[in-house]
Amino acid sequence: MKLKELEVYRMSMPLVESFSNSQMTVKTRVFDLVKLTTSTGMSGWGETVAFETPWYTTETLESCRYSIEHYLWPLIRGKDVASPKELVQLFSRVKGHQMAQAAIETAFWGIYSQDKKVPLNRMIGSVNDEVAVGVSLGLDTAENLLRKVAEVVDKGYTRVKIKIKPGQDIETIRLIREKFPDLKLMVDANGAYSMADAELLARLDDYHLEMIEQPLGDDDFINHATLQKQLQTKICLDENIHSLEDVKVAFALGSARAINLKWGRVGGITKALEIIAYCQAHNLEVWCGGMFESGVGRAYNLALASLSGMEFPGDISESSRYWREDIVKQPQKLHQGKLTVSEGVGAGFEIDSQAVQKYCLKKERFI
Ligand code: OSB
Ligand code: MG
Repeated sequence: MKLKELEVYRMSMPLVESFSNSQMTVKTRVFDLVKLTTSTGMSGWGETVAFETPWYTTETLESCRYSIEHYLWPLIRGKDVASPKELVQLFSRVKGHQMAQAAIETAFWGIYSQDKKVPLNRMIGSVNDEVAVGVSLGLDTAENLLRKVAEVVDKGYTRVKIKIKPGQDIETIRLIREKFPDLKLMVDANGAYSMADAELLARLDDYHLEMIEQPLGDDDFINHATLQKQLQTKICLDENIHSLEDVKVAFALGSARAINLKWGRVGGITKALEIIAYCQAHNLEVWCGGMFESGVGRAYNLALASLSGMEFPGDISESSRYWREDIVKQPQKLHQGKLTVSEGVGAGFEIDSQAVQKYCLKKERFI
């Protein structure tokens, strides 16, 4: 498949509800939609999941945009690419820029599965059509969180993640656990703690949480390993993990017993599949995270989450939790706590061009 054209649509979509974690608040999701087209007119869509600021990862909206134009597209422009593996090979000179690479790589998976006339989830080896999913709730007062947890549990979500930071942790979790004794409950600190908080974090053991996500700094494997020895609760790494090599370090040191996998953060689906295989062979729990994706990125989340061994309900809520209007024609909808993986060939979504136009700030074309 000869790669002929790359279009980049700068998108700005208001979130239904603004979201805060320990590092930032997001009200409007600004991202780039990437459309890759072959010389025979087949197209695939991807999105860059980086934020406008480097508060979550080093990559940003603009670093992705720059990298796509100046490094990534020139490496693949006009090339005949037979498989995602070949595409990844063409990108192999590039250090970092995982989210930029992933936007193009996922778009290529869309083309590849269309070409092979197989739905993406089957293409990557999935046999499941339904995925149990969870919700990630932003920082809030205990009172509001109690109400929100009740709402999402009522809707059918089977796992809830609560953002925490120093001063908004133990007491909130105690209250939620008291009201929801059997809920799959977990917390995510986005790196807000240090080893000085080890005793406080160990007190979370009392609330039998599924895991504590990213308690310490985003590059700190060593202290996470020390902390994991002091906790009964599993540590899950998110920000630390950019590659299979990072997962190997976490495993070798004992920095975590679970991995939040985001295809954007690790450079795409091909890399994500390698990480899943490694985690499963090494008894590390691996599950699918989220980045407030549109219906485009969420389709890739769902394909990965439908793989056997990825059963832990991930941060993949239904479209309407994020968007009043999505940019795909069949926005993901929850049925009894599950989302259905699309049967359609290709990545399993149809772009709603009118909605894209409505939320598009500018469009660029590279040939
Ligand atoms: O830490 O997992 C995180 C969203 C953006 C950036 C980082 C994270 C998150 C979430 C929400 O927790 C996941 C989602 O619902 O898409
Ligand atoms: Mg996280």
